[in-house]
Amino acid sequence: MLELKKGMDILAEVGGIGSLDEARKLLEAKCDRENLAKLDKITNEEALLKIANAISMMDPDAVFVNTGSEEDLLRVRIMSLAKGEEHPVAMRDHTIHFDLPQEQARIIDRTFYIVNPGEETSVLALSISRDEAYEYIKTYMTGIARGKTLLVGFFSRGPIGAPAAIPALEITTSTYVMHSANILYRHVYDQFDKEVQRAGLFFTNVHSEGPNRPEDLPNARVFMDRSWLTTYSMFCTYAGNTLLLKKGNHRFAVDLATYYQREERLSEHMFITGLRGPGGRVTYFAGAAPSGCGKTTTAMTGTDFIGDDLAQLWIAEDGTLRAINPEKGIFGIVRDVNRESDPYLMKALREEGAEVIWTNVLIDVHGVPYWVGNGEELPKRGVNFQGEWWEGKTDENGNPIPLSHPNSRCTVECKEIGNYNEAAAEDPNGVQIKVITYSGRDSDTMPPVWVAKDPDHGVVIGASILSAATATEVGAKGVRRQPWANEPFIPGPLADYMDAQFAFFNSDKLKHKPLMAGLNYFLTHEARGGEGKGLLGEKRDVKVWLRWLELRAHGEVDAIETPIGYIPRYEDLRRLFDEIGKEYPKELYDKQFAFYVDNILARIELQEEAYRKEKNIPPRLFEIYAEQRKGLQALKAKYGSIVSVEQLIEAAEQASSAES
Ligand code: SPV
Ligand code: MN
Repeated sequence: MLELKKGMDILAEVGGIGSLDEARKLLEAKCDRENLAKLDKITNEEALLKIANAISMMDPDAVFVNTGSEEDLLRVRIMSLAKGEEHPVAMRDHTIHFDLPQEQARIIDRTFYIVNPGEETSVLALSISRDEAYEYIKTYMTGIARGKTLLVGFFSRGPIGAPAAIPALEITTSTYVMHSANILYRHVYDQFDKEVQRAGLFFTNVHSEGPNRPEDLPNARVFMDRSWLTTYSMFCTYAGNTLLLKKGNHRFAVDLATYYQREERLSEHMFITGLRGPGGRVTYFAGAAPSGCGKTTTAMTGTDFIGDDLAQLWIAEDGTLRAINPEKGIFGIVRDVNRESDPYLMKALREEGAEVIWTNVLIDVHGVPYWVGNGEELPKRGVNFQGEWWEGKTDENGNPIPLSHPNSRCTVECKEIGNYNEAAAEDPNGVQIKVITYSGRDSDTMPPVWVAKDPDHGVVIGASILSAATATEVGAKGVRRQPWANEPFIPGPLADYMDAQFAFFNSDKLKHKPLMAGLNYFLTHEARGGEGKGLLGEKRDVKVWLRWLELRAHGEVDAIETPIGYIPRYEDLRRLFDEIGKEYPKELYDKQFAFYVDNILARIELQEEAYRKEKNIPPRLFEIYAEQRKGLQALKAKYGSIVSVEQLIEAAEQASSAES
């Protein structure tokens, strides 16, 4: 369980401002007339106290209130260039920001949930007691903004007025962080008080990069106070550690969905995208994938792109599943973004017009950004995340330094992406989700696409995501369980989250159940009797898997029933490949969809073993695993450990004739 407003409010305690009178006095002392006037429009007492306490604690030289007006947006960009957090690049309205070489991703070893005595957190996350966090914040954040300007912004995580949208404060000394917030989030300054009333709460984020030297990085911390819905971040700059409107507040939204909005809301690490199908209908998908596993690319293959990272889902009055994107921009990995796989994004990045913040890519002598896998001829020299770079440069261990960091990113507004459906994305009613997908980075086990038999099997697909380590976390190694691809952002025990998933998808209120499916486009040749680690398919094949799911969601294609769910028939896929102008040999289909039963069984065993170690896991999970195992073992007994699609069909036919 989680209790809001429990224990001391660390920000209030360190800041020491307890009343509106004291807050006003401080604001008058710290803000110039213009910024004071801007704050005058905010009447929410709690928000004013948060802002005053942040100012009191951090002690900046000046305060800048960012209302989201054109003028303020421009001011933030100018401040960032003047301060040197960003630098101009060759293209107009593009800038580059570098994070320290040692901070190119989320610092999970220094990221903690603040907990009250007796409160449980996810076994996969770190936590710190309230008292210890208080001491740390008091020690390191007191006076951290001296010599700097503190920026304060009022944002909405979602289209203003949407049931699942939540307002949030971003308070930071970093102009880069505020500039990123301007691109990624909607401003709600004008309606902040009203929106707080509607939503019933708001999130607060307090950050300072401090001196931003490598020697301060060991002291860097990301703290999330679940009880007070407040984040603290210090001595770091990477947006995943500092722009806590994003994953910090996502974690709070996960908590709220799990503990306060059962059968009402979900907060997921999912893209949202629409696919235009027969007759011009648009079918919306929400899809989970762990960081660094192609979520942005998948989202962009849709015809009606809505978002690439986060989804707030809810059950509407009419029983439909709805979703909004809490963001309005992307903070996307650029490695392997090229004209072939990501034409819309590439156009936004390479043609004039868009405002872009680049991070940790290479800038060549002409000031042009380059990154690995961009499909263009790459420069031999330039400046990147570790300073001057030339081809063949090695690090202190003799390993080659890549031209761009694998987690280097671009920050750009969704409206710059050609297939963005802005009207749908801004609709407070959200879009109706008909398909939910779960994918990982799985080289040898699951087929490219399979559909869950029912919501319980669907929840189990989400619970069973695995992924190889990616570059999005500092120091990540090996294959990791990635439940719902949301695991890094689930504050409480996984059992609680899983229980909320079963409750949500089985809810009687959810009259239009979405199709729930697994996706895997990382199968390799060597895993299917061939040679090498090359992928069996191509990135662009995802279009076909999604199109097949679109038809399936409308009951327009048949499928083969297996113990783990339904898989596509060859003829249907061939027709869909044909539509994208690609041949699809039967031999490739056979490789992709044959069941390597031992691998699937081993996968189930690994998951079961891990979940058995946790308390209170819903028994339904183990029942589904047992049911799947039984079916798979029967297949193995009959056909051996590699079961061809023809054999899967035969087994399904025998099972259905035995039933009738
Ligand atoms: C991810 O790593 O999943 C991201 C970027 O989307 S971060 O802000 O680091 O979470
Ligand atoms: Mn993400």
